[in-house]
Amino acid sequence: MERRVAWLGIGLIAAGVILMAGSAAFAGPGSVGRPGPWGFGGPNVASGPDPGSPGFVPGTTSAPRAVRIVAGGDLRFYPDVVAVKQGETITFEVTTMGPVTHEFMVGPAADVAADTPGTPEIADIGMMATKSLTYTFTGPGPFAFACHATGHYEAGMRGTIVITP
Ligand SMILES: [Cu+2]
Repeated sequence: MERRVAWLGIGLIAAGVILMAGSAAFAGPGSVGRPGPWGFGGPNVASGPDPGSPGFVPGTTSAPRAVRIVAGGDLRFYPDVVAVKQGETITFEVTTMGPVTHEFMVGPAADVAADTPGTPEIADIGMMATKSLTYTFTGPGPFAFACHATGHYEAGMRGTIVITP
């Protein structure tokens, strides 16, 4: 019995170290401290300033703006709303937290909802892996992003792009 308790303690410590490492990986300049996928808040996802915020620099084809997205084991994206200035080029850097493998599709909302072949997509983002996808938001939208791993979209694993003129 005592032995079992000791192992539980080691497990909790290990989990804490992993979570702290995850937070550190996403902390950095420009962090806005959005609530994280682990429910205790903090700067887990650090991207640069959004459109309309001080210091915002719109992404271009030669210098895309990086937006970091966490694909959570709870079948949610963090953040699930991304603000983009019309015409911007964004490089999404998508990291999977947890053991479930995800995908990341972005483009016109109707194509993303229907999983239309040819819509830009990253497949097979495994645990703790980061993959990137660069996309230019031409026109007023609507645009969206989603994970189409089996059952994930239906469970709510999707996000909205808010275009500002
Ligand atoms: Cu998914």
